[in-house]
Amino acid sequence: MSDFLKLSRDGDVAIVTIDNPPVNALSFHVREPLMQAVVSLRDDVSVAAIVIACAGRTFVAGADITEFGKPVQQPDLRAVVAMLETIAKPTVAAIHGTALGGGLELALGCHFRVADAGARLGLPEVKLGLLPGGGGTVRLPRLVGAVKALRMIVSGAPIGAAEAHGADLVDAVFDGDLITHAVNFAREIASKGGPFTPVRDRNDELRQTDLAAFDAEAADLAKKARGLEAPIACAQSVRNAVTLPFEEALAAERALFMKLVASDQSRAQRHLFFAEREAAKNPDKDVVKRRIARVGVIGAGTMGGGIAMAFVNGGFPVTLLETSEEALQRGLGMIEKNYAVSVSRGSLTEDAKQQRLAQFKGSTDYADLVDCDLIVEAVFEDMAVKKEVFGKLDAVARPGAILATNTSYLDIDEIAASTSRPQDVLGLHFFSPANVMKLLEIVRADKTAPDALATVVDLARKIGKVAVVVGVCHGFVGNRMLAARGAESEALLLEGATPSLIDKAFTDFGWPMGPFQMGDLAGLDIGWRNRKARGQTAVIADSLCEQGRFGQKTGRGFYLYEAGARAGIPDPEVEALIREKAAEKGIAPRTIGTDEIAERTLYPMINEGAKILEEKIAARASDIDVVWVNGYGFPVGKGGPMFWAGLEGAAKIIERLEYWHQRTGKDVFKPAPLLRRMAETGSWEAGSTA
Ligand code: 3H9
Repeated sequence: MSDFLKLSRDGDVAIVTIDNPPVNALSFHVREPLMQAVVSLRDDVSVAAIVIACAGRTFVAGADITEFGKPVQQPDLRAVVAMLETIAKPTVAAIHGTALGGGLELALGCHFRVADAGARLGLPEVKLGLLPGGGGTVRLPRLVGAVKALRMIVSGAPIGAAEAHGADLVDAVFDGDLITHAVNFAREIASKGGPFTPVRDRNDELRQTDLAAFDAEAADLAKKARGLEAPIACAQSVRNAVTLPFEEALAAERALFMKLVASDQSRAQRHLFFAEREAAKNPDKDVVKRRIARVGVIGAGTMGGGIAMAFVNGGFPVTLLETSEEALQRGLGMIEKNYAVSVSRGSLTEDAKQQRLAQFKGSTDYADLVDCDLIVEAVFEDMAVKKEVFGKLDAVARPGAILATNTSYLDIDEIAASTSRPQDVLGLHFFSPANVMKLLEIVRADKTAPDALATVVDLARKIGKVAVVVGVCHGFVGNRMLAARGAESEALLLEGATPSLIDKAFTDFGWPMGPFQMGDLAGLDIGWRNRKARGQTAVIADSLCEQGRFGQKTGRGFYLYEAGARAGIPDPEVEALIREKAAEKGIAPRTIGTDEIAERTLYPMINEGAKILEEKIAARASDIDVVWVNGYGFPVGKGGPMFWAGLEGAAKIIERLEYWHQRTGKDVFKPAPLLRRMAETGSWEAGSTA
């Protein structure tokens, strides 16, 4: 019937198969023939029932996101679903893979849904800064109840077929050939005779809604929205489904969808959706990848243990190496404890925990790394120590094994040059806790072989990481920009700001925490040690460390922490210390506003991002956004620093940077040439999505 839609028959059951690879998105070229097919099957008296299914790896995974922001081509999804609901004969959605967003909304337009046992169903639009705009917020609660619909829609998290069956979202779950089962199901239903009630007319569940309980849960969810509009709109729309007649609730959903789809937040989140996929693409598609069956990890401290867990969780057995039996047992003990926490939280079964633990092989002998295909070192951040480790690896690792360092700052070209096989050396910069944090900076050194790089890019995806390939420089993308963001922290304090004033400006912007809260959480002693090693000072932070105030772990840092508390309270002693140090320097305190905080923290960070692009340390502006959103908590609703720079206006950023450059003479404020070009062209580079 079309390249994207096939019609077939099994006796009196018609099968409509959508075939729009890779994920059967509901593009215009699918909707148009689908509408025609539905109309003709409705009117075809020889058809007793209709099954809607998909070819390939999944049921419809949503509307076509690339169409958003462009004029809607009719028929839109809502029209297709509305047409489906006029059909008197039974309609059955046969779901395999994922029925997401518009895909699930299409299925909700059918009388019945049957699913493969491995299928997952959900409305993830919130993750794109949207709400389900094809009737999902109005129809889903009619099947699963308002509170469950609220949870599903506000979280965007899909549920499995069994749970969906239990919640009446699907009518039957099958193992084996889904289409055969779906056809038999449809035929049997048809033979029993109608009428068949469309979801829109099923109101029993809705009538049972306890609106007070619903509102309490919605209020709870709203608190967690941190400035994002979509979760609030999702909750409002599900509430409308309870309180308004169907058509009115549907119209209200549409209005909210149209508002969100045009918002900067949704544009930012859609940008990130494509940015993550672009970043994860292999730079060299055709290169033959190396085989990775076993991974070695050197160092069983917090970082090494987390990295080892990340690989085991992704299905790779790990040889974990330490310098002494005692350190090894301590590391393995910590890993076991981490898994036990997952079991106690219910996110892992005891069986799975045992299976995972069995995948670790501990050793104190480098010779045991001989059967590893990738070896990641996570030892002390010191060039001499790293070189010693790589020297030993060079001696024992099998030819072709990839040798990776987890350094956060050091020169990987220098590390690679200390081996006889620099082509096998690269950086894998995990973020702590490495078994949890999504981001992985993959550092391509000067001599890294294309197949070694391609292998780890693929591997990153297999272990569930969001990977970004970056080049060698001090701090790579993330930490280098972090340094630029923090360069003025002390100056701001000395000139009159307080840690809580600055942190509040950050949390108001949408960050989960501000820089001083983050410093206290990570431990102020780490930066102190690094500064001492490099002959640098930070007058306030150093003084705090000299007093043993290392942050949360010592109960005192920039803030005070009452026993066991994670949130700090402002400490008058710290504020007195700041004023004292300012007086020593002859700095009179003045009022510092939110704009100034942004201009002296976020603008230099963007400026550094521009330099990173100029130097080709990152391939695309959108890669930098992926790093910052996934590794440092940059608010998703702002799309990452480089996308946000576009919203803020590069010309304005330059103007303020120049002002501060003139006032302070500091290099961080000197506008990068690429930032100037961005101001002129509106793009970070030709073809950029930013
Ligand atoms: C919606 O439905 C709105 C409606 O409520 C209202 C309408 C009025 N559109 O992720 P992958 C591309 S909003 C266009 O690597 P996986 C993706 O860019 C939508 N393209 O595969 C990539 O392209 P490329 C609600 C899409 O196997 C390729 O497909 N739905 C779409 O790891 C492969 O993707 C969602 O938010 C799309 N909807 O994961 C679901 N989806 O190869 C979004 C994917 O050129 N999708 N692409 O880089 C996903 O979560 C994952 O793609 C999925 C597969 C889990 C399905």
